[in-house]
Amino acid sequence: MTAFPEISTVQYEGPDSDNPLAFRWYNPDEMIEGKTMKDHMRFSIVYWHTFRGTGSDPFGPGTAVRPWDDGSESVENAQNRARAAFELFEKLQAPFYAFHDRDVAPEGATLSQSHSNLDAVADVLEEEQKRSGVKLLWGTANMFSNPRFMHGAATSCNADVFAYSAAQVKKAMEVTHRLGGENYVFWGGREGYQNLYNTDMKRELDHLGAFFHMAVDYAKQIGFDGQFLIEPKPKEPTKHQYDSDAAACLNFLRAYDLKDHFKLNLETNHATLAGHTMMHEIDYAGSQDALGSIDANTGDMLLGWDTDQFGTDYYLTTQTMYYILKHGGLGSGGVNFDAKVRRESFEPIDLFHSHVGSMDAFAKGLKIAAAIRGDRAIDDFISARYSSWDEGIGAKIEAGHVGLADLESYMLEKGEVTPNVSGRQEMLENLVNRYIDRV
Ligand code: XLS
Ligand code: NI
Ligand code: NI
Repeated sequence: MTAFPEISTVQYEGPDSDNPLAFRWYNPDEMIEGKTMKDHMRFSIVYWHTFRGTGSDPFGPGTAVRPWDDGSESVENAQNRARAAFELFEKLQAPFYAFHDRDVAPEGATLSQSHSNLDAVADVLEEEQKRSGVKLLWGTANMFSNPRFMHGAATSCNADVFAYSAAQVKKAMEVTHRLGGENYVFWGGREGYQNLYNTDMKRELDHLGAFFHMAVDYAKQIGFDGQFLIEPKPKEPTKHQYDSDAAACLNFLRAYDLKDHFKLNLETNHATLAGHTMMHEIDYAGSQDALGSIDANTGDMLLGWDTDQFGTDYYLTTQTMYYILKHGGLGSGGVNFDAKVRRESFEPIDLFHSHVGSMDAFAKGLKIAAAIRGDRAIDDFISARYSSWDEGIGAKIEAGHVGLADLESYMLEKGEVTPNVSGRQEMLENLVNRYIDRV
């Protein structure tokens, strides 16, 4: 039985290919900055959108046609779905995948039933990983869909919900560990509030800090040495999410003495919802030694919510890859397509068009970014722009050798600042265009 009988493994055919199901830029073995493209990108497919997304929206039911899925919540259907998923991962040449516990296996009537459903599906995932060589980028627990999480999970006003969440994370970590997951993600689904009138914010934040410490302790106990990641998002589903952006997450991690144990999983559409560019979030996390992984998608310029579209914009992919390279790459993370096809793109083949196009856009972005870096085209400009800090008074300030009084004497003697030089934003934007044209 095959889920995608008409589709064979997507191959690299080069930029001139007109085959819509061929890679024009993603050439897994091509070396860029001393590493294969495959190792730079570490592409990963998400289980939730790609295998659980139905295309339903608040105005109508699902539209997706998925012949391998009988639509039931049985363990057997979940196991068959897992086999279909691995067929897609392999045919896309994606080396990784990612899941929530409740995407891969149905939630049971009791916690213990849910645990055993997860184990039964994990058996198939393990088998399929071994057979195909596809690996688990990260696992996570869905602590936002079930109504019990209406007030949050680790930040719920109800202590039992905290306990339930702890039990669920314990199990999801064990399964992630069993499947060799390289990271474990916390996206604070409902960890936030709708209204402060009913919320003890300090208490909720303290609970969240305690929860993460429990996870860190338990990872040690079971020997899970994957990277913990927090995924910032500013709104949706709650009005205010505690992990609203990279800077808020880092402040939280430092306040609760967790900085050494966590990095960030940055998502493009979450960055834009927070009023930032993706490159800002990557550069900020990278500058704090906290760049872990990315959820690659994009929003719609005209819509203000998390539309989770596949990114095909070369500016976006160039900027994303440029700042990833700048900060030394993704380490144990990857480029994880937390993205879904549109409701109108209901056929199985659309799952291929979407991933192939976005993998290619990221691969081209990587090549453009590496070309800019190879010529130091932006680096040299930035170094020159800050050169007043390399010697003289700038070097003394950076070294911490002077205070306000010294700087007053310096300036009284000098009288006025050395004239500024242009920021040349437009020239730099044109420069990026030239590299996009050239690659
Ligand atoms: C939702 C998030 C979610 C996380 C995993 O907006 O992106 O999908 O990636 O829980
Ligand atoms: Ni995400
Ligand atoms: Ni998202």
